[in-house]
Amino acid sequence: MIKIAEFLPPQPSPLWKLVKQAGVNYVVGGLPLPSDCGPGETPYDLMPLLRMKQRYEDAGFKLAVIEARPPMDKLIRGLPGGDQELEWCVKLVENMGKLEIPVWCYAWMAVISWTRTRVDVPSRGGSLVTAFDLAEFEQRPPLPEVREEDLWRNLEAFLKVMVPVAERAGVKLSAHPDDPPLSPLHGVGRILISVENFQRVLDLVPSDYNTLTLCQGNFTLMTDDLPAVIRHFGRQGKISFVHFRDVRGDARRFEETWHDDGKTDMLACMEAYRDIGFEGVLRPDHVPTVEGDSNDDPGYSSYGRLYAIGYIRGLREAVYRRKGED
Ligand SMILES: [Mn+2]
Repeated sequence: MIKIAEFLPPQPSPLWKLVKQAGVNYVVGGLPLPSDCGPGETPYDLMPLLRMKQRYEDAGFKLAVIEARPPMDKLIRGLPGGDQELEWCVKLVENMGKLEIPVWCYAWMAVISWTRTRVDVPSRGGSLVTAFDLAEFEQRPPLPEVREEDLWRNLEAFLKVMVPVAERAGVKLSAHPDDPPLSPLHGVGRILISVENFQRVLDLVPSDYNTLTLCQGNFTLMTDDLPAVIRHFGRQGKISFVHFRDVRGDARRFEETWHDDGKTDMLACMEAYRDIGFEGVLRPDHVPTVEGDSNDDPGYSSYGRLYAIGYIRGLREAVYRRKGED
C-alpha cells in the first residue's frame, strides 16, 4: 500500500506533533542543520545525517526520502566548480545508503528553482494559494541564458557517475519535474518538462535506481490523462516518490488548488498507484494557506496540511479498502 509522508524541517516543532496526530509515520526530510555539523563536517557527512535521522526517529517517524540537495547550479550548467558539487552529491547518496534512507529527490533546474508569480491568490473561502503567469514572469529582469542541449549533456554525465553510486548504496535517484514545466522560461532552458523527456532521462542510463518523482502538480500540466502517465512509468518500476497535489489551468498560467478542487481525477490517480503496486511514499506537497495560519511559507501552511492528510487518507482507504496503518 502507498504510504503517506510529510515534509518536516529538521528541527522538532509543533508541526511534527500535528502531523503525527494526523496519523503520518513517514517523513520526507531536508538536510542536517549547521548545528548538526561538527568542526569540518558538511551536511552530507555521515554523522550530521545520522543526528538528523535520529531526531525524526525519536519522534516516531521513519525517514523515507531526503528532498534537499547540495548546491548544484554549477553542476547543472557545466560551470567551473561543478566537480565539487558532484562530490557532495556522491557523498550524500553514499551516506544515505549507510543510513538506509532509500530515496533522494533531486531537481535539474538551472538558475531558478520552483517559481510562482503570486503567492496570495484567494481560493476557497478566502484561503490563499500560489499561482504562475508566464506573461507576468516575463516582465522580470533578464536571467542568464541556459541552453537545453547543455542541460541534457550535463545530466547524462551526472547520471553516468551517480547511477552506479546509487546502485551500490541502494538509494534511488528520484528526478523531480521542473516547476513550472516550461522551456525556455524567460531565457532559461528547462528539460524535465514532458512525459517524453522523462522517458529519455530514464533511458539515458537504464537502472532500477534511475527513477522519478511523480509530482502530480507538474505532470498534470504535461498531460490530460495523469492516471495513464502513472501507469506508464509505474509499469517500468520508475516511480520512487509521489507528490500528491493539484492545480487548475495550463503550464503557462495556473493556480494551485485544494486537493479536492483541481483539474485532476485524484481518485483515479490513487487507483493507478494501487494497480502498479507502488509501495513507496507520497507527500501532500503544497497546500493552501488557511485561516489561523501564516502565509510566510506559501504552500506549507501547517493547518492546511491537516486537511490534505485527512483527504488523502480517506481516498486511500476507499481505493485499497484498508485502514491505513502506514
Ligand atoms: Mn513537487
